[in-house]
Amino acid sequence: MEYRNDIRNVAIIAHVDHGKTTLVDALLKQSHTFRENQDVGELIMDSNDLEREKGITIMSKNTAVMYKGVKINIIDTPGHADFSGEMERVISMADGCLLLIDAAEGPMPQTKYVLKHAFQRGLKVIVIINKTDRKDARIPEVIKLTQDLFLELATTSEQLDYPVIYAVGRNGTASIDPSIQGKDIEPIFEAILANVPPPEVKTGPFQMLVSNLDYDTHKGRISIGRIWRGGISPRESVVRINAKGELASYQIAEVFTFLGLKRLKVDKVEAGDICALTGIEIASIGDTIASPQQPEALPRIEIGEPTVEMTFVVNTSPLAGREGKFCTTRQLRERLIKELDTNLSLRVQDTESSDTFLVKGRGELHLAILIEMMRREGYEFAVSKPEAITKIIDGKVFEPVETLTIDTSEKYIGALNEMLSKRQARMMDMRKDEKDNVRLVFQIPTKGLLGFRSSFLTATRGEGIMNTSFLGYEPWRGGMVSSRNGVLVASEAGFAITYGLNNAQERGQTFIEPGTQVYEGMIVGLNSRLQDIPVNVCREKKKTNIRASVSDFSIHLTPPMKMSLEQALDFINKDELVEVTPEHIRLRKKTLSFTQRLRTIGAAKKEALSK
Ligand SMILES: Nc1nc2c(ncn2[C@@H]2O[C@H](COP(=O)(O)OP(=O)(O)OP(=O)(O)O)[C@@H](O)[C@H]2O)c(=O)[nH]1
Ligand SMILES: [Mg+2]
Repeated sequence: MEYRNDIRNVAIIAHVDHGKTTLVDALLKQSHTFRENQDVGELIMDSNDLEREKGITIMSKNTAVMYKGVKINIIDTPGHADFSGEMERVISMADGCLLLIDAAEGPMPQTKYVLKHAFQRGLKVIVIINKTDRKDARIPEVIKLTQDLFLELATTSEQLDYPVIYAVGRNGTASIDPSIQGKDIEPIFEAILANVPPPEVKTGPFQMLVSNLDYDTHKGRISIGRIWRGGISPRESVVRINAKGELASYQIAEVFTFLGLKRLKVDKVEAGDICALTGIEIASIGDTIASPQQPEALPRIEIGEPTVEMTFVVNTSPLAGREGKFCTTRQLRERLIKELDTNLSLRVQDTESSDTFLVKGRGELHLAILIEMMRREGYEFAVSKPEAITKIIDGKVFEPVETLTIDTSEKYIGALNEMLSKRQARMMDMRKDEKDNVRLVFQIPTKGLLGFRSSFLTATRGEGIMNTSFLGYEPWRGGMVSSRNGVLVASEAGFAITYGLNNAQERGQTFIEPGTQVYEGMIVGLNSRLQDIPVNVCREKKKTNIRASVSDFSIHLTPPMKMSLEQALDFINKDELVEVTPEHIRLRKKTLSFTQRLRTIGAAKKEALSK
């Protein structure tokens, strides 16, 4: 077997927010990949708008640096559990990984998840205890917990022999000794050269697995992946092998490798390296690009199954079609299907109703990000409540279960326990420190997690952090009752006015401001009781009494509760929808007409009685 000593392929993996992208900044900057004084900013790799807004990585990305004549291909991955599919799809490009662990938080559920995958892929792991500058850093404890985690997951004794480096990614420093403050990031480069095996090279006809896709308006589709065998040059003929094993022929236009944030156009790339190819108009992640002489498919990338589903429906509200550029069934369907090329853990299915699509993903955030991207592109549609996906194994119903970790103050334990037991969670662990901070670990069915985040934030008054990670499928724990109150539903179309909203506020919490356009069946607030009630927020005060109408100025409305997209998805019930347009997020009843809703409720009651 031959190896290329001039290359290393490394993935950066960790729990969310443990500092992966910040560390990539330091590696890029200190490798002098940029011109001196070139201002490249921070979190360079989090390049798309949503990533910058949310402060999290959503998509895996490639970069590369040169260090002592060796090219290090670096793959940054997202740490949020909902985007695990992104980590799973790129990890096969690497031979080793940097496993970051926050020096205060220690190993978290997603740390375990990513380490398990790294072991499964046979990657060499380098542990980086990161953020050692944190005041609440507890390095000796974190090292101990890390050892425990390795002992739990390792399947070979070599896996237990891992180097540890202590870093402050944000300052660009690292050290192999926790008691000595590092001065630069070099110890990490050195650890990569010393520990990550150089890539194996197979000679023979070209073979590459597509692990990432990009698009360029001039060059068209760009397929990115690691070359396993042979080499490739511009103008060579190749075949693409898709999931069904079908072959299609193409001619390569241009060939690129990575360096810093740029792609370098090259005449040839050889096995072991990661490259980007243009000229292949159609490709999906997981496809193999190979020489026509030996068109063999590489094993496809296996991605964990989706756990949450919801329907995407053409917008049928009375305000439909006013703000969106793309509103039709065909446009909605085409956009969803296109997403499947790159979003590997997503599934899209047609349903009996031609304007409704069933979309499955890895969690609420995974689906919410897709919705947000689509509305920014000009799409308009409605979505239903996310629900956990069950499956039948040996005739029994199984449901997805997750690990939920909560860090908060001791005083909230009681309230959280009560809320979570209703959601069928089981407490697995509880640790306290001297300062009344607690870490609670639960196992909870995914269905119990849906809609939990907002009640969690309220219950802990913002003094809590929650994290989840997929655990597996377990036997169905039984149905759950919704604990949400009823809603205030607009009974008339028009524009909401202060007087009408003031009346509505006597019933509960409103969601809209005066001047907001509403329609019958739109949800305008939360009732303080369990049933839904119609309210006329457009109602004006009778004009006969002049004094009273002037006194409208004295009405002080409580500010409405404004929901983000994720909060809206969390909030709605099964008989409700979130209407999404480029400009608005509205909540509505599926059935808009009050009388029809009454009829449905009546019919359901009758049916229940007759049973
Ligand atoms: N104290 C301290 N904070 C850091 C350090 N490195 C990163 N951070 C902060 O940690 C937060 C998360 O950093 P990111 O680099 O975005 O973390 P990430 O692991 O890429 O996050 P995801 O990709 O979303 O999983 C940011 O607010 C950083 O400023 C560090 O060395 N010390
Ligand atoms: Mg990141």
